[in-house]
Amino acid sequence: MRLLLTSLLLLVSVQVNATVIHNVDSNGILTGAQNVDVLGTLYDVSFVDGTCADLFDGCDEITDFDFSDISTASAAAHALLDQVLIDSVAGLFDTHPESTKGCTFIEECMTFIPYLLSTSPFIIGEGVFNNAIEGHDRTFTLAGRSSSDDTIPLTHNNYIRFSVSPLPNPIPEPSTMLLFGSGLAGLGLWRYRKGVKS
Ligand SMILES: [Ca+2]
Ligand SMILES: [Ca+2]
Ligand SMILES: [Ca+2]
Repeated sequence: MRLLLTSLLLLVSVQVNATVIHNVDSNGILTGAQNVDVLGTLYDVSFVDGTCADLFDGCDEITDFDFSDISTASAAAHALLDQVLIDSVAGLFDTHPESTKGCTFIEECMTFIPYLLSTSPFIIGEGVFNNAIEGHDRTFTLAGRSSSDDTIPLTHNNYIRFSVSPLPNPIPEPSTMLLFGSGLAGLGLWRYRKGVKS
């Protein structure tokens, strides 16, 4: 039984460890990413510019937001810094904030993740600061932005949308299949022994 459980856990971990895929346009600009892990749930994300009202269905109800509590929004902010805004073969998105859609300022890009309504029309959210200088990246809780403030004219500001990734459908690796098979065999043996005893 334990073997079976181990095998199932391995299968689950294979899914959770799906690789982050960066979405980059023909100009090398980062438009979003797939399979971003926030507290064990995989999300597809896209950077967007505009007003909170336009981007988040009016920005007037808590359900308009992708997250509705500070702990998840904070985890999402850190996931952006750790998994998306990184330097890799896909691009130098950590050291070049201007390479992210919605930002053209070379020193810093601040991405906003709203999660709470303040006194209307104000919103509270997590700010993800991606600085060109190593060690200066940070997240910060921001209040005081209005739902009608527009990030399009702002060269260092954008928003991001998170949507749960379509269920990953990985082709099980041979080693996984082998472990899964041995788990099933173990279950069979366990049932057989149980049958013999009774
Ligand atoms: Ca709404
Ligand atoms: Ca950086
Ligand atoms: Ca902008």
